[in-house]
Amino acid sequence: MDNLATPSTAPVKVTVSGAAGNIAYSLLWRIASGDVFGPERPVDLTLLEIPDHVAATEGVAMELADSAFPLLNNVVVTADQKVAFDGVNAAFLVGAKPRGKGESRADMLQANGRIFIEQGRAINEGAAEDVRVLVVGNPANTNAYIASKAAPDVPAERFNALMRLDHNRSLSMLSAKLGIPTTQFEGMVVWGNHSDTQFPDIEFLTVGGKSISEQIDRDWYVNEFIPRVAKRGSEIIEVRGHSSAASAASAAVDHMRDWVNGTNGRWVTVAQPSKGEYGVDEGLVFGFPTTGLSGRASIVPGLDLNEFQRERIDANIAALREEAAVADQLFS
Ligand code: NAX
Repeated sequence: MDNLATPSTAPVKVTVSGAAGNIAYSLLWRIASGDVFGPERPVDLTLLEIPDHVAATEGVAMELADSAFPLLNNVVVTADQKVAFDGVNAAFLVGAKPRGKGESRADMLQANGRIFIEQGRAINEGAAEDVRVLVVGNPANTNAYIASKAAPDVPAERFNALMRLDHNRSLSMLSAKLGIPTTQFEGMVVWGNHSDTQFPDIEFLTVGGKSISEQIDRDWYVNEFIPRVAKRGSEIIEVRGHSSAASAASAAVDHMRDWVNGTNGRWVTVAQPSKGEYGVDEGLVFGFPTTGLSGRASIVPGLDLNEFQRERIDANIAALREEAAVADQLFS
């Protein structure tokens, strides 16, 4: 039974990895306050960290306790994956190893691949039947691909990667450019990989039911908007001195909340395993236009793509295919 999508007062078991990190420091408070599972649903939180960071995580747990959240039923701190994923309904896999000095993306992928294989296996062993896994740690799409592959008994669609931040960044930039509130836009999607190749696509964008893509300056769209959305993470680091944290947590909240409750037909960007839609290889975790209904995400079908869209989508397929080939070697 899909307990998460069914109204209940039984606590939902939520696990957050990387619990001593920057994103978790915002995310945990949003989960505990009811922003994800609603104002009626108690939450049991498990904070997963590496052994060296368990002591710091105890401090995070102390602060959660000091916040006296009415919905926070229990908090467990652990470095044991088995404990962390036993009976879990919703997992936010935030913890990852950042790219070290002189390391290539492939090196980073290999180091992280091992983490996500272990976590995927623990989820396969112990998670609740309705588990939803949102991978935030980078490279998010391929980490989700790996975790899913390591969890053959869990339906692949239960593994998503976070591209809602890219989606939200797109909406906010469009809003600033056009002077239209973000809530008025419909039909936004960021296709592909959470990386520089990602394709924030405005071709299907409407306001009040009317297409507005033709009113948007093409040069601004192609040469400013697309690269700026794709490189917004670096821009934040440059200005703030630290990588995006609260906005990433907020996007993770948006993603999981919509996954549980649905979107009422509104498009959101969800990186999820392809079943071959839009020419994307089966299994690749790809950002698609998605509507979530009754707790199930579904890819918007039957969109006509022009040459420009096709090219950008194909570039993302090629990039993710390469990452998947590196990841596949970890299983042999
Ligand atoms: P931090 O370095 O602040 O925290 C990461 C935490 O993860 C550390 O405390 C570390 O000990 C822990 N960790 C590492 N391996 C672990 C394991 N095997 N099990 C449990 N915990 C483990 O990073 P933070 O700023 O919180 O970012 C976390 C991840 O999110 C990074 O990989 C980052 O690149 C990624 N991001 C993804 C985004 C997205 O939109 N998908 C946007 C924001 C962010 O860049």
